[in-house]
Amino acid sequence: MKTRLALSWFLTAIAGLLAAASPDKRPNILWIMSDDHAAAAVGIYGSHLAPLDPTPTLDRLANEGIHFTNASNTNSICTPSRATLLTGQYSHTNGVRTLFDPLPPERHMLPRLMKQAGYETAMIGKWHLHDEPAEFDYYCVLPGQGNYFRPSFRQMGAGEWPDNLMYPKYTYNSTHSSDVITDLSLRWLKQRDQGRPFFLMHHFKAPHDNFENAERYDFLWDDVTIPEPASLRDVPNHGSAATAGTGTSIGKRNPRRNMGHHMFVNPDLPDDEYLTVSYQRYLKKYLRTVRGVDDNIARLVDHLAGTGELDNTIILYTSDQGFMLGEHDYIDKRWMYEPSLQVPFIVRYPAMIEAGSINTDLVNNTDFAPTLLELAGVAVPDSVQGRSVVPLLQGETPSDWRQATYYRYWMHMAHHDNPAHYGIRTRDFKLIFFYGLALDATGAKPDPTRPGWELYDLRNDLDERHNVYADPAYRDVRGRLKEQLLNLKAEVSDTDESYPALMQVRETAWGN
Ligand SMILES: [Ca+2]
Repeated sequence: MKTRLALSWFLTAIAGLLAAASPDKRPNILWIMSDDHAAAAVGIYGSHLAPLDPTPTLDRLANEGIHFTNASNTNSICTPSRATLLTGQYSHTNGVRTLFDPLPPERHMLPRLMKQAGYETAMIGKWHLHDEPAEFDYYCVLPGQGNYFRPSFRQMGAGEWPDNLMYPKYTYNSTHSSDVITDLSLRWLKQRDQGRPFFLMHHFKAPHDNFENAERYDFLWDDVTIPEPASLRDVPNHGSAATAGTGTSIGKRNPRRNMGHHMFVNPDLPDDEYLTVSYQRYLKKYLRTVRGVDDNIARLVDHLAGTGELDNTIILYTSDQGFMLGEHDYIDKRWMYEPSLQVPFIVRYPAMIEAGSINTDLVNNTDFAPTLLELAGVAVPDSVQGRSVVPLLQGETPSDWRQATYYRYWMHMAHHDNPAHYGIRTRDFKLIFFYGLALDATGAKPDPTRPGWELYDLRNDLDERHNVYADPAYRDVRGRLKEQLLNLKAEVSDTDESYPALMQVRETAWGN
């Protein structure tokens, strides 16, 4: 017995000496995320906004790494998106369908497995789940949406959740949330255990509305006319009966909900002029908060370069979802339309990724958790519905990669008047079914008889200006996509069991 104990002690001591002699060389993982950052407002994506050069740092990361041009989310709203990112599961599986659904810490799979694998883990910035980020080694997160200026935080060790509020020490020119969150991450990076690799979730509040930029950006693009999206004024055949009159507008299109009055636009201006002024003000406010995000990412990158850790750190950038920036005269997210569905997705890691790579495969936000786990050398649990994109990072698309991505939004007519819907997006087409209760013709009360179908041919209409659902030329496509949608819905295990009233509408509508 004594011999065995001595041997055990001896082996442990040897292991300790070996560990000390060869520090853990696994790559660090820095996952930067912003809130509502549309791909159109990232320069590398080449949209009409690219000439403004809104994101020089992100463009640099993409040029030194890879960017994905078909990265979708699966339910375009904050809390559900974050639950999907932590679990690798669709909203109907993890139960976080709406802003109000909880996700208990025992289901925060991603940080728990990263920690178990020996990564030093931290969550800093916007969290926006209701439960404590208890699975991390450290957290310092905004309560709920948090404030743009002089934000308070909930910090691990500062008391019981959710009363553990703390106020970081503010320094001059560092009271804006993007600056403070970055200060906090830099502080953590400098103080952490240098003998282990880190997994840091650095998540900005910006550019979520209501946009407020740091003072130094007050006059950025002041003398510039922001280019308009092609569909801002030209929406001849976009939408359907289900969406007519819905969604917050920038101009006067939706008289009940428009951004013009928040932008202090003179309501007496003619409609067209009102839209012009409102759009310019709205976009400038948004883009100034975007630049604040980008400049702070530069601070993180500079720090890593200064400590020699840059090339041994996998840097991922994305947003919790996209955002409508005037396309079809909409703002906000929630829609399955491209600007809201797509997210920017950039990865820099020169040891694995060829500089300047572009990937066009259909990836979605169930893929993030398995990707991060594989990058950390951790086995992906069976509970995950997504798939690691690591082969894609290396320039190899598996032959059985997904050919379609599923989407569902549940918060029917909440906040910005978006009807609930689900749909399928393939490389070439998008089919959306608005199954819920829409407003009646007067906008006064729900009318359960107005489901709507929309079909867009993305091969020649990526701006989704022409709903071709009723076009006889698309009859075969329509039928094929409906079948594909039902199959995919079953494959990801979504059902309508919780929505019997809507099921009724669905049954009548599928026959059309
Ligand atoms: Ca968001």
